[in-house]
Amino acid sequence: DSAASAATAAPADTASKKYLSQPLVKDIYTADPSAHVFNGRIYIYPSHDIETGMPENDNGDHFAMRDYHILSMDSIGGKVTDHGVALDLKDIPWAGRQLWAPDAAYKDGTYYLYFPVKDKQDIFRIGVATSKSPTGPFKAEAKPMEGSLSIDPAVFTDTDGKTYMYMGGIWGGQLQRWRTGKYDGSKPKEQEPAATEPSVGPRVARLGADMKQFAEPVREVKIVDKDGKVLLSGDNNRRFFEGAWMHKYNGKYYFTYSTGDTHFLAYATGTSPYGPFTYQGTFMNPVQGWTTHHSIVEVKGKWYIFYHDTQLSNKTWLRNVKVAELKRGADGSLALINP
Ligand code: FUB
Repeated sequence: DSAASAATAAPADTASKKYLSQPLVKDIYTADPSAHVFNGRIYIYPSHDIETGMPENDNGDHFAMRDYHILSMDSIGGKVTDHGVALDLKDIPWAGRQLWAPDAAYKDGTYYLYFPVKDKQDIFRIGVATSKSPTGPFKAEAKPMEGSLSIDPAVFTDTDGKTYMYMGGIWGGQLQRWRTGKYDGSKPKEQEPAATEPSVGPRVARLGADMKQFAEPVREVKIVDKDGKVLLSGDNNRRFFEGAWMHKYNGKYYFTYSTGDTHFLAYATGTSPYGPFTYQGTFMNPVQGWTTHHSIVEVKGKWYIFYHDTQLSNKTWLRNVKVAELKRGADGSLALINP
């Protein structure tokens, strides 16, 4: 029982000092935590890292995950429960390999698990699976979501009830291969536009009422500097790499993401869920490990960031999820976290 290895419940405030920044579970490796509060309980939808012996490369072949486990806890600092296998690669009819960072949503009595996986042609697509329980088991649809591409789905429901999916990641996430609107597998996997060209933007689309398909064509999100210019491809400290997340605070949209090869978490703000988003700065310094991948969630009036590093293994592909408090300045700016 994975729950046995979890931290012991303690009153929230004393727990936070001791508990924050420690791996949430220690008997499996977990990464890419997408956290949500459903019915007052905190659910975390992470990747489940495993050792497969694949050599490490810039294409991410060593991230060859095969299933998902969902974690939950009743409060930050509380006991963490691992609910076991919620979806297995072998039960996704169209899937080839590599179950990467998932996300989840709830609507009208159904939970939706969104997941990126390479199809049988080795092209990343996004799939959806449903369950009546937030912890699964989830049943995958027969085909990927039409028009979906690349990796790292992040699903955001706005205050007006409309739901959007952000997606994309460059290099091994293949987003740079979609620049013409069609998949172009002829380019080297890690190729980005020239340094002086606009960077490749993440994608967004509104979900239809059934939560299983897009209601509109997928569009590119612009991340711009203070002068309204799209960040350049050579601006590695600021440009989008992968791991999008969206939250709204005081009526403003906060688009947060990983800068990948420069290892920061950065944020950009806007007045529409479609962007453009104006780059504001970084809010997490590099963690131990190559990537970090985060989510931001409000729990009982406080904001938290879930993220990962490699504390338990010191191997870039065997990660562990963590949580820390997210603080803001009076103007809504995100405070820098030194993990
Ligand atoms: O876990 C596999 C990939 O690594 C994710 O999709 C990326 O965001 C990065 O964390």
